[in-house]
Amino acid sequence: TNLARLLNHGKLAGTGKLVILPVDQGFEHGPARSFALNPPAYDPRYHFELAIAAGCNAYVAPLGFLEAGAREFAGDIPLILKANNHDVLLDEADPTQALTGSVEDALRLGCIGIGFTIYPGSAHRFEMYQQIRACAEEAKCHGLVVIIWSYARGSGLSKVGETAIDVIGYAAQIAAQLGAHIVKVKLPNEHVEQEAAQKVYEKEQIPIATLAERVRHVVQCTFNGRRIVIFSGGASVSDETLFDEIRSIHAGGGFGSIVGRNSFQRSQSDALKIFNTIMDIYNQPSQIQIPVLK
Ligand code: FBP
Repeated sequence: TNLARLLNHGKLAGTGKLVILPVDQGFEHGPARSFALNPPAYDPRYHFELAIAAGCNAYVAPLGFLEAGAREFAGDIPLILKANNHDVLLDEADPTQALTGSVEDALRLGCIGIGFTIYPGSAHRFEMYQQIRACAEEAKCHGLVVIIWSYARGSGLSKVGETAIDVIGYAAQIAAQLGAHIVKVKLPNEHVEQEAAQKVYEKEQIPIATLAERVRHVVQCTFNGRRIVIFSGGASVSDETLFDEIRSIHAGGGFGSIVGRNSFQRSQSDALKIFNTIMDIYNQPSQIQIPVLK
């Protein structure tokens, strides 16, 4: 029911596509880096209003931001509690995440789901997998949607390898195997990080030259489209670069986007235009047929 509420809310309701506003960057990157470009964004209520006015499927934030607006905007938009977080006050080779919210908090705030980040590639990855397993079990007992941000990073990977096509496909698979209803990954690049994978990509001639082909491959890696996989917006880029990426996600059979900095770091009117165009792109018929098992 909560997954249906998510898919049936906002401008993309009923299309099977999703656009979500995530605002955990104040915690993850720091407040000035996140909000100084558009100072009204320091106010938690700003983001509720933006997500509602833009017609997003949902708004996701850590406990504090949700508590600061959940009463005023109750029922106006599906909410997702980002239940773990990380900061950048310590430079570390192998990052991990702390639990910063609970299933109990999500229920109290009327959320439809819980979000977690895992860092495949970090020496601490197994602790995060175990942490998420326990929280996801509890969340599902209460009918909450489970969304996993599967962000590969850590001493196991090179910098370019964090978004290598084989690594993103693997990260998506791990999140799906951990029982996520929705998997969130970064956009994959053309590099193949692992030697064993490189041989398979070459031998099987897996097409990964264009972004749309890589998105398609990530969808395959996420149970061949039987789990919802969405892609993160990333640091602010030009409007055209962003729209090209969205077109590629759509052409590759991706289910949507989670766009934070590319929206709230612009003025509210520009952010609304950005969301409008993104949703228009996702509203068009998709060119690609992802094979689905009957
Ligand atoms: P953006 O659209 O701003 O990239 O937000 C998506 C997101 O997943 C946020 O939820 C999170 O804060 C951020 O990306 C993490 O970015 P980083 O790669 O720096 O950890």
